[in-house]
Amino acid sequence: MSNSNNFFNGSLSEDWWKSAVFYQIYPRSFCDSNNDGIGDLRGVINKLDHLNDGNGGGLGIDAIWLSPFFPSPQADFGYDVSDYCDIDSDYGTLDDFDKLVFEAHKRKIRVVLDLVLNHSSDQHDWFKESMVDRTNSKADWYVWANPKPNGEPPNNWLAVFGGAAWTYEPLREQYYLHNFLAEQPDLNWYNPEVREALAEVVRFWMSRGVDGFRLDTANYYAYDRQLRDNPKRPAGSHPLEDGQEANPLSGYITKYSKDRPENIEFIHFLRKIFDEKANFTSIGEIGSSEGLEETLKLGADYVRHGDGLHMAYTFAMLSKEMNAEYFGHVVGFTEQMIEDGWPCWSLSNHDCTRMVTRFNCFAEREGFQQMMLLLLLSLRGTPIIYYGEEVDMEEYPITKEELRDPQGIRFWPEIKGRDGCRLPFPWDSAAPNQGFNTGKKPWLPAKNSLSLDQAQAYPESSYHVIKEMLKIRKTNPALQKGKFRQILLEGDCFVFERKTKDQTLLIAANFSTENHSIKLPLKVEKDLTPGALKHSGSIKNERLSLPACGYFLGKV
Ligand code: TEU
Ligand code: CA
Repeated sequence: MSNSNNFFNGSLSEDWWKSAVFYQIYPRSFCDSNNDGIGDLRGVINKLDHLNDGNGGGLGIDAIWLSPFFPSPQADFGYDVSDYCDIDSDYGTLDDFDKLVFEAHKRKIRVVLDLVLNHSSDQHDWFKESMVDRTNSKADWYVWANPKPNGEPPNNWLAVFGGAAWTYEPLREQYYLHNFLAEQPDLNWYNPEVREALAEVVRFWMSRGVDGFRLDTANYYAYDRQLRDNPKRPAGSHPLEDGQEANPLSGYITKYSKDRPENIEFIHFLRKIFDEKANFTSIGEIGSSEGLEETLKLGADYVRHGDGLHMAYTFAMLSKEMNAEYFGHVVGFTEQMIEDGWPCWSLSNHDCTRMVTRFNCFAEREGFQQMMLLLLLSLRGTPIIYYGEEVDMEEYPITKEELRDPQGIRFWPEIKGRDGCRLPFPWDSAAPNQGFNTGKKPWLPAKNSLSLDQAQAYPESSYHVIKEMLKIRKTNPALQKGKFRQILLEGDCFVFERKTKDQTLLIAANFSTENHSIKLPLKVEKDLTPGALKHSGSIKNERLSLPACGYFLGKV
């Protein structure tokens, strides 16, 4: 299969990613083409038409972000990479990958890969060599440090997945740093050879036809070279409470182990390589640091001035908290901080509790979920839909026996881990394993309460609401690129404007389960709200009435 196929030649605008709608696929859970219980690349290919068939069918997605499928011992389900330039046999082959790129491009779907460049697997050849002694050619490719005189780890840094961020290696009589699992040693980004090796990885996939990268933990690459202790968090100060579960780090301010000011230099290094290819994009994961505003400010720092990341998302919208005021604050503060940068928004991913469950969608289950998705698709910035949101996938209450996520295994029952948001996609209510495969027990149970066939048969489902909204976005430029302005925040209701030279749109949402009526300062000429939406607002005598969890889109 040729790698040079490019269906976008001539038609691809430099900033296509600003108006694109992204969709995150967790390949292990999307579709299992060979019935071994594990989703795979051929499975993704088989289901591309669901996302966009290139002829107006399917949801109308413009780009997919695929969670990692590189060779991996799967200690962290692919976020522990043992070879950056190949495909894990669980998921397929490089030929399958080339076919996936070809088939996606044919449908005008761009392909974004998830690069885990902060750490590799401990089974990567680089680490296997590095750990042997202090003089080998990769001796300085990871972060090695001597024990304290009493044999303890070099400092007090903790791992996200529990315990010290350091593991002792008897062969070297030294500790190595791992911000996540011990099976995920941190690469030493300060070593120019490491940077060059990673640059080659980036170029390998760029030349294979990918359109961008999602960069895992992009704020972790740098660490304090003096290895100073992280300060204890002062009593009464709290980090952002995200949609993930209690984190062992929260007792400390992670000032020295991540979020280093010099980290941006490494991002500049990557950006120069990304710029070698026309129309390339990147999305960094900038995980929460301190409070909400610090988090948003940090995310904005990575995308300003055109020399950092193209986009970054923080955990602010992955939060447990959600109401009109919080939403307005996150959006407003981002708009204020981001200057010439471009926002990027997602409401869920493979690390946090499914949105339906996390927001405890009140009595109005699909209503709240649909309102949130429509808001996501109305904001200035690139939206990322997480697979399954079109069928209202809920968090699955995983049992101890079903656990797969190392985080859940380690902390059970206090922390139940992330398996509950990674269930097989429910394609067909009548088929074995909801159509994920043809009957072999899937790696996680196929147990969503709604399946795609049912969502498609129900005209007011999230599936139809999203599909219709994506069409509306395509024909209304202000939704793609218009400026954002808050119009009002009144109790449970949030109203804003998106405006280009030629078009002004008004968007309103009611975050409560009560009806609200608001007096609008603008006259709405035309109702553009998706017809599939049950909870839609309506205008009467210059007042907008919004039902419980209502959403409204109008032309001013
Ligand atoms: O996540 C980074 C991260 O800090 C968290 O999302 C973390 O997974 C969470 O706090 C645990 O509750 C990225 C990936 O998205 C995640 O899947 C990986 O496990 C992690 O990096 C390590 O690569
Ligand atoms: Ca399979």
